[in-house]
Amino acid sequence: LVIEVSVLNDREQEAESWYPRHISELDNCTHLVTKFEPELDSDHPGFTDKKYRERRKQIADIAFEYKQGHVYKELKLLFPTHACKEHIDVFQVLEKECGYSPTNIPQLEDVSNFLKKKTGFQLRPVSGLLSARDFLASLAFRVFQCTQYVRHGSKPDHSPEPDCIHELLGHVPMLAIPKFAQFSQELGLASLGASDADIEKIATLYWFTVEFGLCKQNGEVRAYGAGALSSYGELRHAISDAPKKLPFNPYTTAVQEYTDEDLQPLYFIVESFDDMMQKMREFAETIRRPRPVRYDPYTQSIQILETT
Ligand code: NLE
Ligand code: FE2
Repeated sequence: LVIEVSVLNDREQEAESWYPRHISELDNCTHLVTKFEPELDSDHPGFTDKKYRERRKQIADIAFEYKQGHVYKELKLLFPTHACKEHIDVFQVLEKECGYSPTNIPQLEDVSNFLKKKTGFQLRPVSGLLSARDFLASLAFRVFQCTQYVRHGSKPDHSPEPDCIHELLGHVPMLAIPKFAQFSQELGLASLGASDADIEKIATLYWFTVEFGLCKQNGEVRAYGAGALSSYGELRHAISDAPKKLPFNPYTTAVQEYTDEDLQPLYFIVESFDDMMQKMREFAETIRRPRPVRYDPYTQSIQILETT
């Protein structure tokens, strides 16, 4: 008995049988039939109406650019070569355990519970950009203030302000790493009761580490800063040769001017998280504060240490 099976090669199979199997694959179904378009068809009632055609084109462009999970997919492609190892590892866990995917934005509470288990950090909803003093103070309690809205769809590659993509793909993975969580909390503790000038310095250090820090790993430069990890424009730029890169040194980094409007022209590179922590602790000692403090996790309060 001979059974004949006709086998299509991969190419034929693809050409003959591709059709969307998942809702996200509708991103590939964007071929237009232009027959009735007002731009091309002189019989169209809008053919001579310039305003109408312009407005219609703007709307059409938005529809055409729409891609489900676009930012997520772009970032995920870059992470293996651009993100630090720790971020890559946690990101996989977030996909498995926390519902991270191109088609799902997880609930703040679920992510917050995940973080609590990993490092004791928790997320707290915030309506927008906070003052540096208030933002840093919450870090002292292992609380991360987290925006809820999403960036405008016309500029997916980079947003100057934080949004949920930035928090979830940039900050959350890093806050799940014990050493990094500790570092973030200590920045917060250093800020309590500090002068305005010192807050400025701590906020600048925060900017060049937690937001835009780069590190050395296996002879390569990788991003660990959330602002780079949540923007595929910034992430490519940060790892390219275009921007200037200097070794991290809290004394010089803390007084470096920076822009929060656009891609960073300058990044600071740390040797390792341990090295960054040690340098930062030394620097924090030089910040004048009324009295030393520590966080008591049992009572969730700040204790002022008596000096003798
Ligand atoms: N540039 C980042 C992004 O596009 O995700 C946000 C930075 C917020 C400080
Ligand atoms: Fe941020």
